[in-house]
Parts: sequence; C-alpha cells; structure tokens
Amino acid sequence: MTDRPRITVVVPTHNEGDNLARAVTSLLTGLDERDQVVVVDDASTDGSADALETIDERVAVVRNETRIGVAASRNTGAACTDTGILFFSDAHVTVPQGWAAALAEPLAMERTGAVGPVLASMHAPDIQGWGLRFCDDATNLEWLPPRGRTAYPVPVLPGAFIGVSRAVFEETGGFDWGMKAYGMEDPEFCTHLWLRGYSCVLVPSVTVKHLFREGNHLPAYQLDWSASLVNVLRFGVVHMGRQRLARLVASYVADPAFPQALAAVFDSDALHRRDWVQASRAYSDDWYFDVCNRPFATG
Ligand SMILES: [Mn+2]
Repeated sequence: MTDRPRITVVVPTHNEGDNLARAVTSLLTGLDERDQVVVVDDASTDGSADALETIDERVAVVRNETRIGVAASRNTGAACTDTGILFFSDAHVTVPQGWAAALAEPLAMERTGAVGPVLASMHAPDIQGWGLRFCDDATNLEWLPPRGRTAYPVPVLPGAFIGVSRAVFEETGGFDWGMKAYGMEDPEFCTHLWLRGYSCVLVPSVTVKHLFREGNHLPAYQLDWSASLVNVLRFGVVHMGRQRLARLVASYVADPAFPQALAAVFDSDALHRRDWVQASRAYSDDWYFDVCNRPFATG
C-alpha cells in the first residue's frame, strides 16, 4: 500500500438522482480502507442521498437544511474530517481505477497547491478539457488543449474534480464562503492559490468523465445569471487591482442585472476579503492574469 496521507472526497449534491450513487461507487474504487467520502446533501428533495451510507462504511452524509451552494457545501464537508488530503468532486462524474494515487502524488511536491484531472464529457468522451485559462477581462474561461504527458501547471483547474492538501486548504480558508449558488468558486480558488505562490497542476494520466450541463439531464445547480454576476463581480473586487477591475466593470455595466449585482457585492464582506487576500498574497493580479494566462493562449 501507499504511504500517502489519508483522503477525504467531499461531494456536494442537490437533486442528482441516480448520478450520485454512481459517482460515489466510482470514487470508492480508487480509495483505501482508511479514506472517506463525505456527501454534503444541499437540501435535496429527491431522496437521492438517503441510502448512500449503506453503500460502504467509508461513506458519510451531511445534510444542509437549506441550500447554501457549492463553495459553502465543500467547506462544510472538509470540516467533517481531518485527513491530510481533500478532493472535491461533483456528484455526476465517474473516475478511473487508481485515480487517487495518481492525483495525490504531485500534492506531495513543494508549492503544489491543487491538482486536477483531464475532464471528459460523460456521453462524448472525445470531448476533453485539459485545464482552463482566463481569456479576457470579463473573466470568461476557455478550455485548454493537451500540453504534455506528465503533470504540468495550468492557470485554472476544472472545479468538477479538484484535490488539495489539508494544509493549503486551511491556509487559504478553502473556497470563498461568499460565492453564491454556483459559478466562479473554482476559478476563484485557483486564482487565490496562484497569487499565494502555489501552482495548480494538471495530471494528464487521469481522465474523469463529467456530465456537462448542456443537454437533457437533471437540473442540478441551475445556472442563475444574477447570482453568477454577483460572483463574477465579487471575484473582481477581491482579486483585481483598480485598472483591471475597471475593465471588468466595463464588461458588465450595461447588463440589466448589474445594478443589483454590484449592490449585493458591496452589501457583503467582499471588501474585507479583498483586504485579507491582497495583504497575504505573493504576486500581483497582473502577474497572474497576464503572465500566468498568456502562454496558454491558443488563438
Ligand atoms: Mn459539474
């Protein structure tokens, strides 16, 4: 057996139906006896999480009485254990045998902040993403093509499946509790890691199949544009310098949802988080958004 630290996989879920048990069963195949799966049921009404603990004694279910969203659910699940490694998995994935050992290995390296796999479409496995990058001032993301066969850094890891050491997770405070519903919590986490001097590492030898939202499947975390815009603006306020933030605002100022979204950002702890993040980071936002993302440009 390996001498790697124990692993907890945190799986936030909301009305995922059969996907959830399928994902948990798949995750267990790569884990040791000493590892754990913590399912955080974000107020599901379909009963999909009810019988999960009978699948395997390593599985525990935590239930939120009201929906708190992905970022807060992940942080809640992480607080349920004390394992040295944390993975955060969507509830609609399948993973290959040996995923845990392969992904945990780079986490042992100095300054590796997070690791992630190649993400493939569940129903069209030839459609694959090898990490992402920010491609404009509006914080749009684009998927990256392959760059190599051994682990290498990318600006943003796919949030559907991401691993981090407990120490790094606690130093950064985990996912931003202020991110609502769904959207931006993963790029935010990766940006925060890079700005603190950690790298986000893609592991090409592991491909996780993910049920993408486009197409006819269950409404899980439904994309709500108003909430997403709040998250985008919060991200900018927290991480961007004045000039970049001005360009972000210019990208959205004509959007009908903008006034309410901006008001929501200022009626929150965003400026407090900005002070904390910007006082404790190792690099400027120019270094991250320009230097770190540019070499990946495909156009
Ligand atoms: Mn997903």
